[in-house]
Amino acid sequence: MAQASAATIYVLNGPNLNMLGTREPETYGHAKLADVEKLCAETAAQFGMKAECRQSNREGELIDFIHEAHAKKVAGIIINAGGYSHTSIALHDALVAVKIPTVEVHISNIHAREEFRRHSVIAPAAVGQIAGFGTASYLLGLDAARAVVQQGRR
Ligand code: CA2
Repeated sequence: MAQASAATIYVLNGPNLNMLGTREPETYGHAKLADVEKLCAETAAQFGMKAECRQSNREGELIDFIHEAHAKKVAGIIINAGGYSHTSIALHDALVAVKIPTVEVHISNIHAREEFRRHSVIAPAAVGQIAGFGTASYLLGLDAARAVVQQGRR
């Protein structure tokens, strides 16, 4: 019998997250984005899934990644939209449009920071949000995505 292919999860990172591990380690830790992406790939494999990682500093390109996820029929999205989390109605609309179960993640606890970071405009388009666990937020996000995909939720 043919083997079913592993469910693919897109791990999307937004603006400035390519700078991870180079500045503000007290807030964002010491791991580089490449380290985080490698850990995501390894963790997804342990969960029987496949992580495909993308980063962009441009809002439109992040939207293109979400559309690409739809075209490729991916099972779930993990997104750290960085500063766009607080401003981008366009990202919110793209996530709503594709109807792919999405977990919003943040490295820092956005609810314990400046007032302007406490609101995420993409949160209503996500199944849920994980924030404040450092780069482990991504791994917790993958576990959440696994649960959501297994439950067949959106
Ligand atoms: O805590 C998070 O993951 C954030 O999404 C990170 C964003 C911030 O705008 C959000 O409010 C919360 C900023 C990412 C900037 O990342 C840097 C990492 C290292 C050095 C400079 C920037």
